[in-house]
Amino acid sequence: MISDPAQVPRIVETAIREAVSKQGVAVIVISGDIALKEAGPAAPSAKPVPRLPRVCPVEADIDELVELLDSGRKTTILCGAGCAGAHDEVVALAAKLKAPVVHALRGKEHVEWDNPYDVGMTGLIGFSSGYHAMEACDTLLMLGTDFPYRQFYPTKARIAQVDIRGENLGRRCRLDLGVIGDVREVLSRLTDRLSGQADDTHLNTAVRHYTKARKELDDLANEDSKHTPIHPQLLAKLVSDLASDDAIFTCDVGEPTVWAARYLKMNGRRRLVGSFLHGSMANAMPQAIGVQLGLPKRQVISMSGDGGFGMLMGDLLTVRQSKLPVKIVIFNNGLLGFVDIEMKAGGFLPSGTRLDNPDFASMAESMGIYGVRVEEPGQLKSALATAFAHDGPAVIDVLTDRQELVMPPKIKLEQAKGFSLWMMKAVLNGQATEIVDVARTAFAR
Ligand SMILES: Cc1ncc(C[n+]2csc(CCOP(=O)(O)OP(=O)(O)O)c2C)c(N)n1
Repeated sequence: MISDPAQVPRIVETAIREAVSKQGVAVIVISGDIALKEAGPAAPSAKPVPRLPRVCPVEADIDELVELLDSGRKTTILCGAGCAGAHDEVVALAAKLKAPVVHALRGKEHVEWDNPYDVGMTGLIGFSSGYHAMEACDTLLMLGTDFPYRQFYPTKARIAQVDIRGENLGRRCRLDLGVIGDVREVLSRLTDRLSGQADDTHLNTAVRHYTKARKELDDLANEDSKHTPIHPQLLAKLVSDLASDDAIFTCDVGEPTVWAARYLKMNGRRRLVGSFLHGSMANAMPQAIGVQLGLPKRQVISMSGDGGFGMLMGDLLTVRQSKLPVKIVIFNNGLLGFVDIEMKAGGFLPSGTRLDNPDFASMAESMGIYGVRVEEPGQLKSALATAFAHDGPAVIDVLTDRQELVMPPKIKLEQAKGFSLWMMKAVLNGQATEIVDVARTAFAR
């Protein structure tokens, strides 16, 4: 809060340092009474923006990590956003330990690509191979991740965690060893000291499982599908295929995050932005606006839910007014889908989840923004290609199937009870056709 003009240089610099060193947002409030006064006399520092440190752990921590990892037979590595910039070090470590690499959502863009040890994602919206690679290990190494879902941690393994933020150590699971340090720094001092693992059985089992799980996911995004409404998996896959090599994707909280996590192919240059910590809806378009303003030359693609898009739809005026060439792909399933399925899995009859949407494409057109509505899978590829090539903002309104089961197998099994309760209630309530719809979508392919 700046309440006196003399405070300006010091507070602005403090805010910059807070934002840079904590990699977050700093907010400065200026009182209207002083907004037009001369700023304080103090000259700004010569270098107000600090360089980020690379935090080195103490040597004893590396010794203990070596001991713990050398005594493991089946090690799995779990990676999060703290692995940014450490891709090659993670892959080298995995090679030495013959360890499958699982990622949390925020680790996807940093470790999934060019990685023969990648076995996919775990967690509430992950898939089976990630879960099993964690459950089957005897030693889990967590790198730069605050992965929150406790039920997905292995039950028997010893666990070591490396994180630059000491307060994260042991926050989600019982630890055998916690190390404060920058992931890249730790690995650059760790890997050479390890004896290495010769037995690759654990790795091979996990990779085989992943190949199967990946194939099952890819089959759900079949380009030859004639199914209407369009499968959201196909839409996400085509978005990934057609986007530029350094595209920046944003995805809405809800099912679009699931499709982004499962179908976007990253490569070290592409980025994925979402509301992955707070899970607040309607984030994708505003984030796309912010990113596009900051990086005007990059292709920015918002993967919006119809609920999320509708919630902050007024911001389309900002897109027009600032002539931002963002591409807004709407997964239009006429539903607050993720919550609808959570309600069913919890044994409730969903209520208040249906959406009666307008034609978003003609709405965009009426605002002078390129709009296209896609209802047939055969038209999807060329519609996306044309919109992505358009020199300006575009809204691609795609009617997608609302009856997709997005939960991973473990959750599906655990919540079968919830689903049966929902089915009973649906029958009693005369909504049996919805059950048939869900079953048809799940089993038809
Ligand atoms: C601000 C806010 N409100 C509500 C929720 C709960 N919520 C999470 S996902 C979701 C539905 C999202 O619907 P939509 O954008 O249409 O995407 P879909 O899941 O249908 O693909 C809701 C209501 C939330 N996360 N944040």
